[in-house]
Amino acid sequence: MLYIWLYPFHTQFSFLNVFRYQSFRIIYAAVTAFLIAFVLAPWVIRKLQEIKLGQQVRDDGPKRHLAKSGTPTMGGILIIFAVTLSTLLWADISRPHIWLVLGATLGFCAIGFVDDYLKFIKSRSKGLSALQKFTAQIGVALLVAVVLYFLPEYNTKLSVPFFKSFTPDLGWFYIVFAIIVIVGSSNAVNLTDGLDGLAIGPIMITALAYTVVAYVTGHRLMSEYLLIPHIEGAGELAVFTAAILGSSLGFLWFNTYPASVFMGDVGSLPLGAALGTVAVISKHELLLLMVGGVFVIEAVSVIFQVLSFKSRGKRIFLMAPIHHHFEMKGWEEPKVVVRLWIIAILLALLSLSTLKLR
Ligand code: 57M
Repeated sequence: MLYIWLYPFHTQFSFLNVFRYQSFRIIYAAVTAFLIAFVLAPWVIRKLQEIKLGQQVRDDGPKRHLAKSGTPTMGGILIIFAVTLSTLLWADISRPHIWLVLGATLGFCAIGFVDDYLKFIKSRSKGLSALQKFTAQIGVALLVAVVLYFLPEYNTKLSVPFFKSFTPDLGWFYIVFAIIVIVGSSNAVNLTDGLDGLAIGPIMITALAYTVVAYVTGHRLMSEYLLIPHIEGAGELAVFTAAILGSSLGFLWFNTYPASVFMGDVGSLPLGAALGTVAVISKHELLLLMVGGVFVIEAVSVIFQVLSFKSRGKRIFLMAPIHHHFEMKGWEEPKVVVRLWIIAILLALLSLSTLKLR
């Protein structure tokens, strides 16, 4: 909004020229979102405690988690509020991509909210059933994919990391593919959110990597030079991902071990969906498998564990998702978390190298 409101006055006040620069707006979107999340967090945590939104911890997991009982949850409301406000302030909101990604985020936030509301406020301990949650997620993702499909200039070609000329056209199947990316990413982030700081770290790293990806995709010269698809206006997505980075940093201050607040489904579902939607709109969908490799590892560990248990009655991991396996082996929680962050950073660096290596 600031861009639309203030930039037109740049002829009278030359300093307002800065609003034209995406790089300036990207940085301040991150700083603004950080400040909103950081400043409001103590108040939000107090309110969550007042309305007794404390986590009920399952007793069949690693025993150390029992001490976390009562930790306020649903802090994700604050993360999403900071992301939305900062994006509206700093992005060029005349671009449809911004509304699409905000719509996806808020849609998944609503699903997470209902789930958490039933779990924690109504004390229906399981929240929404898996089927209800999944159906709602597919509904929102379908809406996003269809709108995207019919946007003028949008194409249904896939860009494959490491290959510059292999770009298969998926046609209408692109809609199904986009749904898989968005819903898959949302659920993988949700599964990862099981230790203090574990999900928010890779969320920040993925958001940062996609800030770079969206910026170059929206930049005509850079995308031509790198031989990646150019998408007019996609650079504005970098303002959004920068807001995710800033807001998540503010949240991490309070979610780092020992956490004073958890994000809840109201945070993990929309943040995962947001990253999936950015990957889809910026046409770097497959790259998300690599950038968000930690989320993939967590999700795959669950799939293998369940398949193995069902087919041979034996577990592969002491407990899935894989972070519980390391806990059960006796690793301290911060050690598991920081090591997974290290892997996330390495994967993000490798992913960015694929922009050039093709
Ligand atoms: C969310 N979240 C936490 C918090 C957070 C299919 C199956 C693998 C599903 C999986 C599952 O339920 N995953 C979804 C995992 C929970 O955190 C809340 O949930 C929100 C995210 N949705 O924001 O509100 C607990 O995680 C811990 N936590 C932290 N710090 C944080 O910053 O310590 C969360 C955030 C919190 C807290 O203890 O209470 C959760 O429930 O784990 N299920 C599992 O992960 C279960 N695994 C399992 O059953 N494995 C089986 C099979 C099915 C694969 C096996 O290996 O045989 C474990 N979960 C728990 N206990 N809690 C099992 C034991």
